[in-house]
Amino acid sequence: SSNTQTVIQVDALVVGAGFSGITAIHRLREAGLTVKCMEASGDFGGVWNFNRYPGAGVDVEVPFYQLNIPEVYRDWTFSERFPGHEELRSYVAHIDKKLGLQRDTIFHATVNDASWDLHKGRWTVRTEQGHTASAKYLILASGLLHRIYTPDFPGLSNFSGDIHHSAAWNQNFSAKGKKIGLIGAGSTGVQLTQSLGKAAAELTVLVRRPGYCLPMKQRTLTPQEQHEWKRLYPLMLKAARESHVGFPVPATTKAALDVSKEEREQHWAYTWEQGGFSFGMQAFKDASRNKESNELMYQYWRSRVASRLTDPRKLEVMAPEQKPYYFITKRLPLEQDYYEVLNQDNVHVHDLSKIPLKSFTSNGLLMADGTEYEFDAVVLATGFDSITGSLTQLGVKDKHGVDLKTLWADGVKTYMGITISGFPNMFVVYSPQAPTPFVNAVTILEAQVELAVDIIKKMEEKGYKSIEATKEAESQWKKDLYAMTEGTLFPFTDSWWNNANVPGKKAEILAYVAGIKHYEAKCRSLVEGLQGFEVDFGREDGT
Ligand code: NA7
Repeated sequence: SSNTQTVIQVDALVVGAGFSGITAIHRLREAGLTVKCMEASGDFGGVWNFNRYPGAGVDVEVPFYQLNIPEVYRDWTFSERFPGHEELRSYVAHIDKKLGLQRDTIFHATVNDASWDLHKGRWTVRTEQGHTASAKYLILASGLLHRIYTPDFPGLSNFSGDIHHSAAWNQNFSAKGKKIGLIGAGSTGVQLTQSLGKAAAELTVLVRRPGYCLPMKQRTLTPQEQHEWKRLYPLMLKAARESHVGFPVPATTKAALDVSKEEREQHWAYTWEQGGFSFGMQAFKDASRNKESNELMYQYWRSRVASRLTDPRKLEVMAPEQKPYYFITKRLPLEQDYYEVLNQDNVHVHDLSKIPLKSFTSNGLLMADGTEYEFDAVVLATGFDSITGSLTQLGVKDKHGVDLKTLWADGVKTYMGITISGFPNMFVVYSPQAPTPFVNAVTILEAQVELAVDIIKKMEEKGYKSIEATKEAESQWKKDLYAMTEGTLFPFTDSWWNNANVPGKKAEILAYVAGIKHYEAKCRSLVEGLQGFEVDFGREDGT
């Protein structure tokens, strides 16, 4: 085929066509570079292209979950405060139409090899389908939550019913009249419980650790109100970018232990009513550092849940008196009627922390105490081989030919999250070792794309051949990252935020917990003088 003959020649090659890849295409074009994007699937949208299970939607509210590109947001309106997956795909199609992304995107192009040609000073990138591209710059935008994680459950293949992972949903599957087992209580498990609980004859939710859900306070939005707000979008999105987690909320300057019980409860009630992540984002300043403050916050949360989840046995699983992990240290799912659905007679809750799963059987699940559940279908909301999983499967080699997968086997190493020593002219966006896991995705990916493009612009202006992070800069970055979490409660909790959700993966701190504003300011100051980089100036005399 022609795939195998033509070498695609561009300034910059982008891997992945989700929000990060789309933003990279746009900003690189603006900088005057030629660009092509390779996408493994057949469409734009990344996670929204894959996550089509009933009830899938984003937990970030309008207008903050959209690209800060005026020609894109000018004539787009969302119908709800927290858009669902169908609408998000329409939004992505709208972006494509406005920016003409298709002309620079190659679908069904699964990158499985990339290597640096020292002489040419270029990357050669190959795909499973036979494409070859040559590019001066390589931008990896393969996403944090891309590779599906199915735990190695004993006897999984013995089950005679259907097994569905949330991120590979069979659109023909109907829950109506079925007995369903659902494993997982993260953001996905919560959304699936809400939808399946209403459709299934019986739903059994198997929970290892409950999510500490916050009230979403979903509502419909009119085009009129969005139109009014659009004048303020430049200010709002700028404020988001200058915030801690990507939303302009007032910082709480007080410690929970320094105020009266009344003041605490008033503050909590107020932020609870705002919905979304407000309760978490506006936590008292000692909540993620002081165990007592964290416990007070948890008990308040628990009392709110108890007022809705009235079945005491279910309550003890979903909001136990003794909290299984610290509040805020793991992603807080948003819910709409999760606790009401859990209260329903057709919805059952099984506590895996007390009675673990022994194995799948032909009819269902056998538990450690001998109980067997019979199911028509089992739904896995067990998450992803997240953060590093998508990057280490690309076959990207450093300048000595060593695969990133090998290099990261004993831990992630990056400089600013964006560059990696040994990988000249390669940039990772929406990456580990940045605020990425715990902040608004769009805000951080835009910041990272702009940082990467700024480095590229500097190089193009000066005619530099290549740039590479030094090993020293990399190890300093990791040290700084760890230092930031010192005194916080984050290191005590395992989850996908620290690569601890998949057995066998190296668990470590991967989030820059000082937040977006701090991160971007720090990176800007380093990028300014290309500090921490080795530059090949591309001159014979080596000056
Ligand atoms: P998550 O947040 O990784 O949640 C996975 C869930 O599956 C979580 O409740 C896990 O329990 C559970 N799980 C994982 N492995 C097992 C095994 N072996 N046995 C029982 N239960 C298990 O994935 P999501 O898809 O919900 O969300 C990912 C992100 O997408 C989310 O954070 C948002 O940012 C968007 P655990 O809590 O580990 O005890």
